[in-house]
Amino acid sequence: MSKKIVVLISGNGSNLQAIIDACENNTISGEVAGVVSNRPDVYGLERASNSNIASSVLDHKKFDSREDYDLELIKVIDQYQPDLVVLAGFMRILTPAFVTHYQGRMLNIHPSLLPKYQGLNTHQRAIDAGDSEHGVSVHFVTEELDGGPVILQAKVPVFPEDTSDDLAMRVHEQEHRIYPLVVNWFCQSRLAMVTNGQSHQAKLDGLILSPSGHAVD
Ligand code: NHR
Ligand code: GAR
Repeated sequence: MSKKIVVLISGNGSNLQAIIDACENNTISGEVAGVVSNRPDVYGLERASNSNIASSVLDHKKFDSREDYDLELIKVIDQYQPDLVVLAGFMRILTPAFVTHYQGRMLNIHPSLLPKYQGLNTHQRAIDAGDSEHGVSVHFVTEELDGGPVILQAKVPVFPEDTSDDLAMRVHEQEHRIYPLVVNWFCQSRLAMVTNGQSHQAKLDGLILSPSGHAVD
């Protein structure tokens, strides 16, 4: 059975495009049933429409509280009856009620080698710290911001002359490789999140993954 995916975006949507492409060429055994953006007029919405994928905009500025926004966001997303919710450059922190509703079926891609650099401006922070290595992590979303169990990471080198934009571009190439791969693992039912009280772990093919996720090069 083909899984239904809803992708949440706030902007350009290049990761959305990588996932759409992978569904179209059967690298992902699933379909993007809908795209939801918290910002109107972003390029990712055009990508959806170019691929004849339904989309919705739910503008956070029209809501008084995060709680109200997220309850409405659940309604919008659930109209697409997703098996999986994928955050792809989605820039709003999600409330515990929202996260609980999609527990174990929501992924995020974060542009750092977690647990390093949770939050924003990760590329500049890696440069400022003098890191020689940077990268990207795909993880399950939990209440803890960028703190859910890591599934897969990819590393990139940091060169002395790099600007934040140079580094972002290098990281993006890796994002477009690893996000479709992980989404497909979920769609093939090879990937799950195991929860014991407050602690969460990612499981691939029945094996608990290490804190840095599945090891590939
Ligand atoms: N929500 C929960 N509960 N858990 C996570 O792991 C989440 C999440 C929501 C988004 C993506 C995350 C990232 O990969 C993500 C993970 C936005 C912010 C942020 O500070 C931080 C992390 C992430 C996304 N957002 C500001 C806010 O007040 C708004 C910033 C803006 O609009 O530009 O929500 O980095
Ligand atoms: C990606 O680099 C993603 O890792 C990052 O935003 C970019 C979105 O690009 N996500 C975050 O920073 C989440 N806070 P895209 O819109 O082209 O996919």
